Amino acid sequence: MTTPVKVAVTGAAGQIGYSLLFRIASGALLGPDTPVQLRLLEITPALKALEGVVMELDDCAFTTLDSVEIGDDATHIFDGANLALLVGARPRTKGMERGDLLEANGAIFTTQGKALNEVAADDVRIGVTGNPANTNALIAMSNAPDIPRERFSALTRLDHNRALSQLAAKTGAKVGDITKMTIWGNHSATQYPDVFHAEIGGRNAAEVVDDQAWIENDFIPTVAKRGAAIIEARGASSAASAASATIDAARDWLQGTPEGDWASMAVASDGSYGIPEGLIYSYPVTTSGGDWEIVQGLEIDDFSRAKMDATAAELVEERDAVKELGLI
Ligand code: NAX
Repeated sequence: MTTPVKVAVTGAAGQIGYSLLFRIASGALLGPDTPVQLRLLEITPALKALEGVVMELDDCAFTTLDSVEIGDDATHIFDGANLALLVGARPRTKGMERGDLLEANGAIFTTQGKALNEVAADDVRIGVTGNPANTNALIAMSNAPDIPRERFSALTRLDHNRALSQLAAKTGAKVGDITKMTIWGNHSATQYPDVFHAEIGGRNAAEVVDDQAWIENDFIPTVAKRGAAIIEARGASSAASAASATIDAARDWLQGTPEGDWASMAVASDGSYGIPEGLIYSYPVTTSGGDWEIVQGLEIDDFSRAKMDATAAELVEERDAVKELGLI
């Protein structure tokens, strides 16, 4: 067994937490030989429910689960964290304006960014799942000046996985045969799932599909609005799939993307592909040794350009709104 890894999870008593914690504890994230120390953050009223979840974690008798600590103080829970998965966020409730939502989440992610800055381990990586994920990551990053910007990312892996699944269903391919899928931009309805650079068994996916109308009118809106479709069907938002994507994203970040493939991750833009620098924008990335690199040199046609710019414009609006609120 190797040195234990401290994994902090916020919103641990929520829906996603209920799936995520068990996957992490079972070794799905770090493998069978790495002990995990879970550090779980919740708001005070949810601590009792979280105690129940911890009882269930105990009852699984996972050999890879070294310890569990729970609490409502970010500075205590994030202490020494090597990986922080920021899942807890304030959902939009009835009558809430967009500005109210950004402000409520701003309060959470400024506090958590500052706490991570103060007490997280030197090698910390921070993945934000809680919505609005890109802008929450921007807020946390801006409030953690001592942590390198490259250590922050927001989750678009669920969108990426949804795109793989839709493309597999359309073409009859297996998801494992599809590589180089890309989600560009915001984890929102403006995201751009791009099949033009994807490959199926090494062949260009758009050519295999050979149906521009399907790509434009079916594939892209289905992937972008899948969250709403799940709510409609299930009466609750995606949870197990979001947890699974959170694991996929963190695992690939820490352990590397497979040779000949890449992943989608929302990371701080360095201006690549003409996206405003500093936005947390989803790009195709390769990872190795815990670091990511944006895939360069992809040819972008007018169709893709317009979609990539539209989702960037939404992120600029969100950034300007949180700037105006003094959150970044
Ligand atoms: P739940 O409402 O079930 O759970 C959220 C939990 O966060 C609650 O237990 C709440 O007490 C806790 N929480 C709130 N403020 C907190 C704080 N300051 N510190 C610690 N914990 C806090 O939501 P769930 O379904 O688990 O979803 C969590 C977040 O993921 C939501 O923001 C949701 O919108 C977002 N999602 C993001 C996805 C993505 O792909 N990026 C997809 C799934 C999901 O919609």
